[in-house]
Amino acid sequence: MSHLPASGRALAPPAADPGRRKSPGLVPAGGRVESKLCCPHLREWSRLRALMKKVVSFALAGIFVADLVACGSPDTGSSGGGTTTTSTGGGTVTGGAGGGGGQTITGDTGGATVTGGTGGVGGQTGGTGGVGGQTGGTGGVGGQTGGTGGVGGFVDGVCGDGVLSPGETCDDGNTLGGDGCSAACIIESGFLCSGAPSVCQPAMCDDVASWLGPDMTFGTCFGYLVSTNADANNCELYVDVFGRGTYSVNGFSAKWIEADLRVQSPNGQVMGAGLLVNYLDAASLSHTAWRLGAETSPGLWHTGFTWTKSGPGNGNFSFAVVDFAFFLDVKSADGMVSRLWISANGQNYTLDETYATPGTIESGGSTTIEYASDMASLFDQKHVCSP
Ligand SMILES: [Ca+2]
Repeated sequence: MSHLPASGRALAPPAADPGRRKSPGLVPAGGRVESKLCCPHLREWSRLRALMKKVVSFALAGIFVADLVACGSPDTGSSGGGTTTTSTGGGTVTGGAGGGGGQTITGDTGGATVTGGTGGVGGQTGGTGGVGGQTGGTGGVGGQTGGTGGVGGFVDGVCGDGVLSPGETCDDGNTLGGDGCSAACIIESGFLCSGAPSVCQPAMCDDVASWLGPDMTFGTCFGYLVSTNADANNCELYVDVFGRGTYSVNGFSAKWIEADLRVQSPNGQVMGAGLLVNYLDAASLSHTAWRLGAETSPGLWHTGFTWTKSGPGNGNFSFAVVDFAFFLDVKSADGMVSRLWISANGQNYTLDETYATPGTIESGGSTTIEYASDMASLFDQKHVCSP
C-alpha cells in the first residue's frame, strides 16, 4: 500500500488541522521589547545614583530624569540600566521617546509606529544615542564623554505592497489578517512566512517529532517552509542502515523501526533529515508521522519511529506501519528549502519488501534488532553513492 503519488514526491501529509495545531513558539520579530526597568527597580537606581554621586555628580540630573520617565508614560522607553542594554519606547500613534542610555551602553530606540519618536540619550561614558522612531524620528543625543549620536528614524514602508519594509516581518500583498500575515504585516502566531511578497503557511506540527530512540520521541514543528520536493538523485542522502527493533523487559516492551541516513554534499544548509511513516492506529485510522533525526556524527543522522509500546506508564499504543520513506531538508542560498526524498521510485517502502530477504539479527540484553539485508531496495541509492 502506498500513499505516494506515482507522479512525484508530493508526499501530501494530511491537511493541517488548525484546531490541533500547537504553537511553534514563534515570537513575531516585530513585537515590542518590554521595558526592562520600571518602578520596582528604582531602589537599585537609588543605590546606583548614590554611588555615582561620588564619581560623576554632574551626571545625576540626567539619570534622574530618565528614571521618572521610565515609570510614567506608556509611550516612553525606559531608562537604560548601568550595564544593561536598554529597551524600546512603547510608541503607539506617536512614537515615544527612547530612554536614556546606561553608563556605557546604548540608548533606547524611539517608539516606532506612525510618527517617529526621538532616540534616547547616550550613556555617560561613550554610550550611543538611541535610534529614532519611524518616519523622521530624531536621532538620540550622544553620551557625555565621546558618545555617539543616535540614528534618525526611517521611513515606514507600506503594509500590503508585497515588499518587506522595516517594521514588517512579512508582507503578503494584502492587509487582511488571519492568513498568516497580519493587517500590520507581522507574522501571525502559528504561521511561517518567507519571501516577498510573503508566502505564509501554518507551521506544521501535527505528528512531527524528534526521534532519538525507542523511548525518546519529542514533539516539535517544522520551523521552515518547504518549497520543493525532489528525489535525492545526486547522493545528497542515502540510507546507510535500517533496522526494526524490539525490547521486552520487566513488563515493558516496545517495537520500532530506525535508520541511519548518510548526508553528503547537500549543496546548502541541512535543516533536518528524517523519516516519514504512514501508519494505522488501533482504530485503523490512517496517520502520517514525521520523525526528525539527530546528527549523531558528522553527516550521519539517526532517526526512527516507535510503533508499539506497552507497560505501566509506558505510553501504551499499538500502531501498524503501512509504509515509509526518508527525507532531507536543505536550504539553498536563496533561502528556499528543498525536500529531497529517498523512496521507491515515487512509492514508499514497506516492511514486507524490506525484509523479503531476512536481515541480520543482533541481540543485546532485552533488545533485538533485525538489520535489513543489503538486498533491500531502500539501499539502492547507497549502492550508487557508496559502492
Ligand atoms: Ca495578510
